[in-house]
This record gives sequence, C-alpha cells and structure tokens, in this order.
Amino acid sequence: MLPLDEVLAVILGGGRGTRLFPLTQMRAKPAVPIAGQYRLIDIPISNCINSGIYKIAVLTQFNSVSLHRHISGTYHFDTFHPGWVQIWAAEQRADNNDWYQGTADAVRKQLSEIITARTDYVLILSGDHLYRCNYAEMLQFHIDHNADVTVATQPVHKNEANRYGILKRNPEDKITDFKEKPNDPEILKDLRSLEDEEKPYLGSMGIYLFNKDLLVGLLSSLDYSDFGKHLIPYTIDRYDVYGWIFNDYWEDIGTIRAFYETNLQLTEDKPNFNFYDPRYPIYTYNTTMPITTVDNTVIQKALISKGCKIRAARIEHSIVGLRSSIDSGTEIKDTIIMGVDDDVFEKSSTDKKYFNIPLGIGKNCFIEKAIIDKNARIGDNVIIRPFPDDAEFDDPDPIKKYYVRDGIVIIPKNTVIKAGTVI
Ligand code: ADQ
Ligand code: ADP
Repeated sequence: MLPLDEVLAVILGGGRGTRLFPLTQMRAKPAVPIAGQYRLIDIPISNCINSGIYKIAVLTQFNSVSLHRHISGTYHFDTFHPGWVQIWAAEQRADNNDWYQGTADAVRKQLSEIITARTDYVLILSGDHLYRCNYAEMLQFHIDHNADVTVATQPVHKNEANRYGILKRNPEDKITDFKEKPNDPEILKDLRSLEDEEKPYLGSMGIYLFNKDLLVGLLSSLDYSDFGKHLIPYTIDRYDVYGWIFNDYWEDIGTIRAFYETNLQLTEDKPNFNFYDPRYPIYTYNTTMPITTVDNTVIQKALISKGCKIRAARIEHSIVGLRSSIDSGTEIKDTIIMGVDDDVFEKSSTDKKYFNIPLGIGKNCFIEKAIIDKNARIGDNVIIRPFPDDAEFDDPDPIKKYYVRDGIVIIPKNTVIKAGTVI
C-alpha cells in the first residue's frame, strides 16, 4: 500500500505578498478569495485531502485573523482521525528580523516542526496555484524511481520560460539540468527538450517531494534561501532528482494579471478548471446564507455566489462573491466583486450615517475591468473604466482608494468610494 500517511504536506503560503498586493494588504496570501466563495489555500488543502494526505502545514509570514478563522472553521478532522491542518507562522524574534528570506528559508525555520511530524516524506506545495492533482501518483513515481527528490513538471510555452524553473530529463526521467527562470537565448536553446513547437520546455511547478531526512540534512547544513534558485539546482548534481510530468490543467495565479484572468476564465462555457467534481471536491468554509435574489438584471457569463441581492441592469463576464449587493441601473463588466464578510453589517443607523454609503455597489454605476475587494462601499453613479493593459498606478490620495496593477483597477478591502467618483 502506498504510504500516504508518511507524507507531510508543507504549503508555502507566501512571503511579502507584493505580487498580489493590494489583495494581500490586509490578509495573508492563502486567505485571498477566489471564484466567489473559496480561498486560495482551499486548492492545495483539498488536493491533499483528496489524495489521502492528512498532515498539512501552511507556512505563512503574515498570520492574519482571516486565515486562522478560515482554516479552523473549515478543516477539522474528528477525534477518530489522525489528520491535522496547522498554520506555521514565521515568528519575529529579537535575534531574527529577517522574515522574508525565501521559500527554503521559510521551511528551514520550521525544521523542528517537520522533524516532530515524523513522516518519511515532505511534499512542498505552493499556495497560489489552481489545479486538481492526485499527489498519490507523484508519490508512486517517487517510490518507483527510488528518488531522493521528485519535482512535478509541465510543458511550458516558448514565450514563458522566464517565469519558471526549466529542466531537462534523461530517458530514465532523472533531471540532468535545471535553470531558474532563464532569459539568455543561448541557454534557452539548450534547454529545449520537448517535440511540441509551442511548448518546447519542461517547467518546474514549484512542487517538490523530498525524502524527509535529506531535506532536513540539506536545510540544516546549507544556508540556501530558495528552492528554485538554489536548492534544486544544488541537488541535481549530487542526488537522484527525478521529474514527474503532471498532465492536466495547472496555473500559477500568484500575480494580479494571472489571478484576474484565471478567475474570469471560470465564467466561460467550458472553464479550464471545474470546481464541481463530486469525487475530488474543493472544500471551503461552509457559511449559512440565504439564496441570492435577482431582479431585472441581464446576466451573461457570470458566477453569482450565495447571499447576494442583485438589482443591477447588467452583469457580464464577472464574478459576484458572497453577500454582494448591486443596486439598480448599474452595469458590471469583466470584474471580480469579492463580496461582504458575514460578520460585517450595518449594526445601527449610526453606521449608515457615518459612511453614508451602504455596503456594496450603488445605483447607476458603470464598472469595467476591476477587482472590488471585500466590504467595499461604492456610492451611486461611480464610473470605473479600463486602463491600458500595462498600466500601473496608485491613487495620489494619501488614503488610497484604488490601485491599478497590470491595467486592472483594484479597490482594496473596506474602501468607501464617494458617489459620482470617476476612475
Ligand atoms: P515562483 O513562484 O516565482 O517560482 P517563489 O516566489 O519562490 O517562486 O514562490 C513559490 C511559492 O512560495 C509561492 O506560493 C509563494 O507565495 C511562496 N513563498 C515565497 N516566499 C515565501 C516565504 N518566505 N514564506 C512562505 N511562502 C513563501 C517557483 C519555482 C520555479 C517554478 C515556479 C512554478 O522557483 O522554479 O517554476 O514556482 O510556479
Ligand atoms: P478576509 O476577507 O480579509 O480574508 P475575513 O476575516 O472575513 O477576512 O475572513 C473570513 C474567513 O473566515 C472566511 O472565509 C471564512 O472561512 C471564515 N469565517 C467567516 N466567518 C466566520 C465565522 N463566523 N466563524 C468562523 N469562521 C468564519
């Protein structure tokens, strides 16, 4: 039998969080909402559970309340089950204020926890990927090849090699070369290893299965800070490092553009990723919400979550998150609305008087190509128009109301936008 109970999964929950800023301004990256009702961390945790891996640690540098609430409210095994999901947060100590040293360093700082878990294998996962994977197949490959380390890989497009670790394998699947995010055309020529003209490279998915003793030995004796930059290139010449090919949809959604496009692609007729698969469900916090009500709205290609009140004129190619409210005459296009937390509501008339703008999106607004984070209050007649694809911009107001990243307007969590504002 495959020793899945001998696998500890360690999910890299994010460093400084700059690539997904400002979604990570007030929360840890694993808690960033996706697809209307999930959090990023639900993907790797669900993959672990569906694969039969029940010891799961989430490494985070920013230990937000929302991440704790989400994990403790969602993932609890009963007393007859040995599994656990734990958050291992970087601790700032007097002698150590170097928090954000990189992936290998984040794992090194939790070595004693890893040793205490007493598993034979450690599976290192990223917290910002969208895919459904049975890691049992990777473990089987690792054992069959008698590997020290196995790297999950995928074919990579010819124009995207500089986003990934690119590797070459010999006929026995052993990795013989590895370059992290190569740019040099000469090096790239040498790294081509697949027949496919469009996807000639084999790229690392940033998912590594290590024999525990080797990982502990390497991290305690070397001061390398990163897996992709240092540790994997170091191991290929010295150990048996193999490349396992994962043949299914997989997307790194760790940048605003990738996050935005991947989310909106879910609204298409045939989405690349299907959240509905009863055999391999993606789990999330199960909140009690009433059914969404819709009146007088034309809806085309949209995901609408629970608990919404929609009176908008039109919603097109958009995601409407939990408990959103959108008032009459408003048009929403190519936009992700994250919704409202279930513990945020108008407690009294003073709340309303203070903000003067109700939670959600007001009347007669036009919003295109934006991400509206949680608990936003957007007044009536607000217009948000698209920026050019490469635009980067911060609202000059000292209390920033919006940011533009990759041409996408982002309204941060809890922001109030006055009626009539034009962005
Ligand atoms: P990147 O994704 O660019 O490349 P990195 O920035 O190291 O690599 O992030 C990997 C994961 O670790 C991300 O989920 C990130 O949020 C998280 N992370 C980063 N620093 C962290 C820290 N200090 N503490 C906790 N988590 C942290 C990597 C590999 C490439 C590979 C791509 C595939 O280096 O070889 O091709 O992943 O996406
Ligand atoms: P953010 O949206 O910034 O991440 P939240 O604090 O709203 O902030 O995060 C809430 C998460 O915590 C939800 O995704 C959900 O998983 C969980 N949660 C929400 N309400 C409750 C609750 N009443 N009890 C336990 N967990 C909750």
